[in-house]
Amino acid sequence: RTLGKLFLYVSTLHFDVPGARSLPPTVGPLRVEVSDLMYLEQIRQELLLVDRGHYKPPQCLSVQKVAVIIPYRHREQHLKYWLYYLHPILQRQQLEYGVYVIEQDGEDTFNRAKLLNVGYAEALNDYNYDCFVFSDVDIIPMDDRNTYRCHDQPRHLAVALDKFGFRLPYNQIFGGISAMSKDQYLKINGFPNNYWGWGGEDDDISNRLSIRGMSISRPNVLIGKCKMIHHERDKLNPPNPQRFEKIAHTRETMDTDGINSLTYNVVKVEKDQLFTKITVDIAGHS
Ligand code: UDH
Repeated sequence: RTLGKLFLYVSTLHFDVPGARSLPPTVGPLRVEVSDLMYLEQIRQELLLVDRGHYKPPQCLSVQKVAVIIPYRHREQHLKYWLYYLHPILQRQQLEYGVYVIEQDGEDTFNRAKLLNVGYAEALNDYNYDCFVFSDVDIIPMDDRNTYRCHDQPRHLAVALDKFGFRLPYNQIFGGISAMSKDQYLKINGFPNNYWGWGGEDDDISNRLSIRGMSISRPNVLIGKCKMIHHERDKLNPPNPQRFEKIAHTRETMDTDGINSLTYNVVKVEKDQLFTKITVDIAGHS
């Protein structure tokens, strides 16, 4: 029932190409509700044009090929909401995209930035992507004009979160959802691999960008509104006590800690209709 409501809200469906059902262009502000239970099978039924997490607009050629990377562990319900809302949004944005859920194996402390590096490497192994969107699993855009694509400068998309009163908390913030081209990502040697636990890794990335002479681009605060699904702190992701010390030394560490020093083992690859899930062992690796 809920799915039906969303698709009605989004407006009429087009059937211009035989056998292909596509969505109309962007509609602007969206109602995002996260109270009903979601069922994957139902979401899959509404998204028949997505194949193993990959979508190509049937009526046009997308200028960019976008890999969406989600760092993940123990957030099943959040992932369902994300898939339910984001696939139709990305399709209305006429993007060619693939969704990669990078799951940290085991019960070690969580490491968001390293999972994002793994996602970059694995997505590129899979397909010729030129743009990478790094998204937390619990943030849903509230306006579909907030495009999940790359710009001249690295893009921050989670600009106005409900939990921060729909304001940017500070200017250099680069957390939540961000987009970088392959060139931009390689210019900063990717992300740090050694921030274990919550906090700091997004500021380290932001430091990397300014050290390499880049600036952060953003949509305005209306288009950049986002909902964060409320949750308690995960017990395996406690605040990292070293984070302040580490972000003070980005300049010295960024050339040796990043995509050029990334090591990990792939434990499992699952191809769902709506996403590729790659479970990785990252502990004990640099
Ligand atoms: N993540 C997981 N599993 C975890 C930890 C993190 O999947 O166990 C991923 C997920 O994509 C999440 C992202 O990493 O969206 C960022 O982690 P977070 O949601 O814990 O970070 P955030 O800053 O929230 O958004 C901090 C928790 C504060 C809770 C305060 C409750 N009063």
